Amino acid sequence: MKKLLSILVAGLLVSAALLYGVHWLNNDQGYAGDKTLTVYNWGDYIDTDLIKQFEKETGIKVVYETFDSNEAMLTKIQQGGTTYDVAVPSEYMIDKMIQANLLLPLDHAQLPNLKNIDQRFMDLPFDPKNKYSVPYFWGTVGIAYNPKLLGGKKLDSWNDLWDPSLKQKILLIDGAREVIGMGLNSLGYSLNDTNKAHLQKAKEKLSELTPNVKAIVGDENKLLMQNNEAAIAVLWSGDAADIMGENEDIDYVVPKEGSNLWFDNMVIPKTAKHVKAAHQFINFMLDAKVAAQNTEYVAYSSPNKAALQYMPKEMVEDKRFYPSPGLTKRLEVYKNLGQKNLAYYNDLFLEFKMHRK
Ligand code: N2P
Repeated sequence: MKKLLSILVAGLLVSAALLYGVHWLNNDQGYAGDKTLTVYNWGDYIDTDLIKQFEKETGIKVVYETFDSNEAMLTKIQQGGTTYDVAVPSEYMIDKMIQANLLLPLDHAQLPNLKNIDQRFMDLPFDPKNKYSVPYFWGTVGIAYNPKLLGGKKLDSWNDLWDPSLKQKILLIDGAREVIGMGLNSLGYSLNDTNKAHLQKAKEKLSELTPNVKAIVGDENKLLMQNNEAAIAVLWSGDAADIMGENEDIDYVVPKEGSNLWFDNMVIPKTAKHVKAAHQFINFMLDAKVAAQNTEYVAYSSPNKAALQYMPKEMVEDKRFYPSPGLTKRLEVYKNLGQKNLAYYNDLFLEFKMHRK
């Protein structure tokens, strides 16, 4: 009798396991549940230990892919080959994606940790009421430089970069808006200027910078600067913070003529297959301790107010990376300039890049 009972129990267990297994398989394919999640983020933009922690806590398997420009990300999402559940575009691209009907409205009820975000970063013009996006990191564009490699020279202006003594010294970030923007700013024009004559002038001015440009690079800028192989880099603030953590000689400045203030937010593309898991992931990243760990690792500026208490004081109090609202007022946020103008920026940038070689 006892034996019969154990056979019966074993049988029940096996069929339960089988049932569960089959069910789990379905989940994995995405139509019966949310057991996988595909995340699309900028390169070097997350502490990968946190992905493992999320997988462990939720049983959701994360497929993680990276991009290095908003434009590349948009193309990939529009092609639709891979479907992404979470992506992290910048503000002007979010505006563009909303207009193109590419984003899913977020369910704030599934994002209780949204309360941790500083109000200063909520409800911004590119996404009123954060209907489609929630803050991930923010920052500026500026100049990282190593005075030791420049004979003690200090930089504080875009126009400093045109100094003939800086031959082959400068790395530029591989971004159309950033580079054309720097040309525009150096001439006193807005980063959102769409006047073709102004844009042409900016491009001509950039051509004159060519002898000073050592390379146009992505995340490699960090190693080159850390190892003293380059003296100057035009880059995003968090990359500067990261570099400065490795090489104490380097400083970061937001040029006095003005510069860009940017926001990278998490979104769920309309084509997402795992919408619930996407909300779980976003809410996880908004957790104060998770955000603090992520920020310490990535070195970008966190919009998560509750996270700041868990971070080293010298990080949070560094005005170069946590500029006050008074300071950021003089900076410009990129606007979505529309398809035609963005294409024109891209063309000019391409011409500049080709002309260099
Ligand atoms: C991280 C890139 C940060 C993106 N490597 C700035 N929008």
